[in-house]
Amino acid sequence: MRKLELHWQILIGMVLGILFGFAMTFPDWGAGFVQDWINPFGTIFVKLLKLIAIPLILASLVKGISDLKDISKFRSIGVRTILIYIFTTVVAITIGLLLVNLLKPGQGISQETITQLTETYASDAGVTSKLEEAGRQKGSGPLQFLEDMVPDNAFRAVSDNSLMLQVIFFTIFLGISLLLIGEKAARPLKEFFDSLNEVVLKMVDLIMLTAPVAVFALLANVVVSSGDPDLLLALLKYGGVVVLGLLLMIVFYSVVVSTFTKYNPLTFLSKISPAQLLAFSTSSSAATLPVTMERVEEHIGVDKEVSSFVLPVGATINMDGTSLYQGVAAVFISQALGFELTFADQLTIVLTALLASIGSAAVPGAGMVMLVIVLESIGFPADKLAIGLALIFAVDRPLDMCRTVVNVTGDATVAMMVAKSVGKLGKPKIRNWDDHLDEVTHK
Ligand code: DAS
Repeated sequence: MRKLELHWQILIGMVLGILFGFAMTFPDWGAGFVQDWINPFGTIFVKLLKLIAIPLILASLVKGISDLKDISKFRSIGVRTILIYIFTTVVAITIGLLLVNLLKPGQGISQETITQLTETYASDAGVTSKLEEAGRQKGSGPLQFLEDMVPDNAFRAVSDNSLMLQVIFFTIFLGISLLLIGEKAARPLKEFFDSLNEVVLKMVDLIMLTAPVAVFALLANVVVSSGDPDLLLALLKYGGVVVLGLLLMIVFYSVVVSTFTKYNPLTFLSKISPAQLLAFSTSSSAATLPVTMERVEEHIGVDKEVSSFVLPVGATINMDGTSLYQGVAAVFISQALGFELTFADQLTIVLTALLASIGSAAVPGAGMVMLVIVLESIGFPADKLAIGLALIFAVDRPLDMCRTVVNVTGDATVAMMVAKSVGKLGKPKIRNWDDHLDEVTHK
C-alpha cells in the first residue's frame, strides 16, 4: 500500500469508506457506531489540516511577498489574480444558468412532494440553523465580506479559521511592510518565516500519510448520515444538473491549462488529484489548502512567490463550484415553487452569486448559507425561503463535496495561469511517489 501513489491510496480509502458506510446502514446500531467510533478519525484529520492552514498562509504569504524584489511585482500578481478569479467565476455561473434553464430540473415536482418536503425538512434544525446563520449574514448584505476583511485583532484573526480573509489581509500588510523596511532590518523576521514555512510543509506531508484512513472515516459518515434515500431520488435531476455543470468546469479548466500554460491537462489533474480527493472528502477548501499548495508548488512547479498569494486568496474568495451551484439552486428553487424569473433576474443572479461565492467561507455548507443572498436579490418571497432551502437541504452535502473539488481545481488553474504569465512556472521538485516519500522521511 505504501508504494502506491497518494491519490490511489486516498481513492481506496474513499471506496472502502463508502462501502463500509452502506454496510452500516443495515444494522440499526450502524449509524451510531460510525458517528461515535469511526467519524472522529476523519474529524481529527480535518482539524489538523485546518489548524496548520493559518500558519501556512502566514508563513508562505509573508515569504512570498518579502521575496519579491519590489512592490510592483506583487501588484502585478495581485491584479492578474483577482481579474482571472472574477472571469472564471462568471464563466461558472453562466454555465450553471444555461444548464438549469435548458434542463428545467425544478419543473414537474408535484405539490404533494413540496408539502412533504416542507413537513420533513422545514422544521429540521439543520435548515433553521442555516437560515439563522444566513440571517446573521443576510442582515449584512453581499458586500459584508469586504468589511469583514479588516481584522480588529491580529492574533484573533490568526486563530480563527473562518476569518481566513482577515489573516490574508493582515499577512499582506505585514509582508509589504517587511519589504519597505529594507533587506537588513527584515532579515531576522524573513528567516523566521522561511523556517516556519519549511516546518509547516513538513507537517502537511506527515498529516497526509494518514489521509487514506481519514477519508475512509469521513465518507463512511457521509453515507450513514445522508438524507432519506427516497427523497434523494426526487432531487436526483437537480443534483445531476449541478454535477454536469461542475464537470463542464473541469473541462473548462483543462482547456485553459493546456492553452495558456502548454501543460498537459491530464498530468495537471493527476498532480492535483490528492487535493481534489481531499476537497471531496472534507467539503472544505480551507482544510484542503495546505495540500493544494504542496501539490501545486512541489509537484507542478509553480513558484512560491505566486502560489503563496494566489492559493490562500483563492481558497477564500474564488469558489467557482459554489457560484455555479448557487446559480443552479436559485433557479431550481424558483422553478419548483413557481416563482417566475425575468432575464434581468438571471443577470442579477450572476452578480449576486459572484458576490455570495466570494463571501462564502471555505468550510462545509457555506455555499448554501450564502444562497439566501442570491434568492433575496431576485425578490424571492421571504416566507418561502425555508421551503426553498428545505428542498435542496437533503442533497446539499454530496453536492458540497463536488463543488469544493471544483473550487480547489479552479484555484490551482489560476495559480498556473498567473505563474505562467509572470514566468514563474518551473520544473517540479517531486516527480512521483518515491520522490515524495524521500522528501517526507529522509530529507
Ligand atoms: N464547502 C465550501 C468550500 O470549502 C464550498 C461551499 O460550501 O459551497 O469550498
